[in-house]
Amino acid sequence: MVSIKELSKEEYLLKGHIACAGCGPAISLRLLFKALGNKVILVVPACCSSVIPGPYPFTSFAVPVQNMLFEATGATASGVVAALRQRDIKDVTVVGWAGDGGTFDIGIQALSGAAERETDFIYICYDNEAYGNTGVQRSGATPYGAWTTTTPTGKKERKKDIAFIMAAHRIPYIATACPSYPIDFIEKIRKAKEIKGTKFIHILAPCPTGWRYDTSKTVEMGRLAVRTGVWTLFEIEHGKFKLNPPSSRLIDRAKRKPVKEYLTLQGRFRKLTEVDIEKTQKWVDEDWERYRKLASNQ
Ligand SMILES: Cc1ncc(C[n+]2csc(CCOP(=O)(O)OP(=O)(O)O)c2C)c(N)n1
Ligand SMILES: [Mg+2]
Repeated sequence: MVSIKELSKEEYLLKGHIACAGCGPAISLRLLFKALGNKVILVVPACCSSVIPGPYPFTSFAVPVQNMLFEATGATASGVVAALRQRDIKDVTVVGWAGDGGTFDIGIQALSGAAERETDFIYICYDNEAYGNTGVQRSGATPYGAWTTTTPTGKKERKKDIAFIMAAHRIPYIATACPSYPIDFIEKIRKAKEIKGTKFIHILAPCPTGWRYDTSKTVEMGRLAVRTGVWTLFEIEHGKFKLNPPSSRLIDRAKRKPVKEYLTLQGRFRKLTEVDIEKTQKWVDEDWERYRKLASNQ
């Protein structure tokens, strides 16, 4: 097991970046670099993470980065992987680092193609559940009932289940993570690095700007997402589904906090009615019934 004390003190997300205070994606990036060090090439589409390093010619990312078009992370990463292979470079990990809009919506074709070609890279979707960079518009990852500038009365549709969309590609490794659980996060990225083929990691990255909560509460928000069961920590390794702690201790509904506790702390859910909250609770419970069955079948 990874121990925080043993992690390198080296930082590759440098001071002076321009992420918002309390930015969940920025904490996630820091953990990504803690997991992989600097033998990494990042492919970053248009998203908050293409802005966080600051304006050219300066950058706060102390690793090579290929900034790419919004839709093209999977295709660009495929090209980088091919170029490294051509040059016989074997000790560099290629990481696609894309937002939820760039993954669930516009980038899904390039990601699907890369996965079908069994491209050897890690694709990480950091999910702040909206198009953050352009001022908080709804995405396919925005949950039911959430305010965004394009859903002023709350989104009417549910979030896509992207991890299971990727599972349908039969790739060797899929995992969910959250920066509020840093050891689990780092271990999953290190495991993904050792597996050949396409690896997909879905990170819940709370965003105080879009979710409307105090900037000091990001870690707490991620923990609450897990403790209420709104977010679930799991892995699908070579088709085998496994819940990870603390989610593995929350299969029994009585162990999970009511989703209301998570929803009412965020301004984006302010317009939810009791009926909407009950609906969300029901959907979360249904997802958990599916996870319980999958976990017990293994
Ligand atoms: C083809 C195209 N359409 C729209 C845009 C504008 N745009 C840039 S970033 C972005 C939102 C990105 O959202 P997401 O992928 O969730 O990342 P986040 O900003 O939340 O980190 C949009 C719409 C673009 N760059 N290219
Ligand atoms: Mg986003």
